[in-house]
Amino acid sequence: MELTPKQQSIELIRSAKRILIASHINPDGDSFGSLIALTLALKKIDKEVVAVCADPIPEYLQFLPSADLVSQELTGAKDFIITVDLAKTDVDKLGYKRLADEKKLHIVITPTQGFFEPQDVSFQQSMARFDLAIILDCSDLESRLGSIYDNNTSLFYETPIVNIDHHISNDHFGKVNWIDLTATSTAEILVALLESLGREKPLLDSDIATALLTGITTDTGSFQNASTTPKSFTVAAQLVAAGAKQQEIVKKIYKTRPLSTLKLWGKALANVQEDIPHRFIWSTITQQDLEASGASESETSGVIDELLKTAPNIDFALLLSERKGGVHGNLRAVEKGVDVARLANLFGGGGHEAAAGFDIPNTTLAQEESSILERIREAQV
Ligand SMILES: [Mn+2]
Repeated sequence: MELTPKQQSIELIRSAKRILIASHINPDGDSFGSLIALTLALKKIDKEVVAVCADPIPEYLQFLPSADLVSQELTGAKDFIITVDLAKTDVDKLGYKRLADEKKLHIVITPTQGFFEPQDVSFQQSMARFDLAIILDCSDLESRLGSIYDNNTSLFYETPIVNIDHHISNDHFGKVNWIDLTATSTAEILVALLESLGREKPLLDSDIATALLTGITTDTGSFQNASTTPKSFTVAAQLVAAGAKQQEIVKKIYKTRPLSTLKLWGKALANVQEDIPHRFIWSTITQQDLEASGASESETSGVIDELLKTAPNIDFALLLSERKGGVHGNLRAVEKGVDVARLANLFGGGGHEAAAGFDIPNTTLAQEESSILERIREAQV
């Protein structure tokens, strides 16, 4: 009988010694929580683990335990390593001479006493050779891993990949593809993985459970999204029982906002306008709004999910924000059955029925706002 992706993943992990774990750019609670949880768990079963994410951890996730285990780049991936056996004598001096005319480089190792011989020297292509790469929460490698992929492309061809994800758009780039579309989050899938890996010695502890519960909490919008399943509650209960710090997660992620975010939200709220016949509201954030509040572009996302979406008697909400490269549109369906991906499509964007976005390059809000609104109204027949 053929092994399931879960069984194949477990076999590959069991037989690997050095494992790379990577997740996507613009990390979120699920990708970063999953990255940390799996790293901690695999270290517990004596694996050598390197965890990478090309972008820095956002401030609201910095409370996660062991967040410093994740590096932003894979160092030494291209290094060629010369190893000298120091059993007979130690190194006194190390130097090199470049022989320009012969196109050669001499590496000069001076012993403290005696001599080094050819059999004392060995070579290794790179420290960054992995037996296995586990990619979490990424629908593809090229666009999701950012500089980690761009700077180490060959590594991803040479290393067997276990691809663990819950997105329908996943392009099955792995040797093993454990894609569970019924899971609310990658973290939820990892709970099943850690249960099986930890048969002999349970792996869930308070830190790992906190990281995983962060993933489930953020990907379900703290269990408010329509995609929240009975299973996600069961798994969350299991994590809380294992010591997950649920109150801390809620406090750090939902009840703590940088002042810059609050200032930006204030501007966005002041700009809200409504279109009663077409049953939607919209707001705008200009470059000046960002500068005046000291906020970054990433701080705009809460505006639509936490503020605009809560308006009564609307079908959907729209946020137009001015970015360096143009205008970004964010759409959220409020009423069930309203498909905002169709609206995003009008501008070459896309997404899901309930959440979608689009980008219009090389323009400003002042130039584009009224024509965007016009096209959205026309499509509302
Ligand atoms: Mn996710």
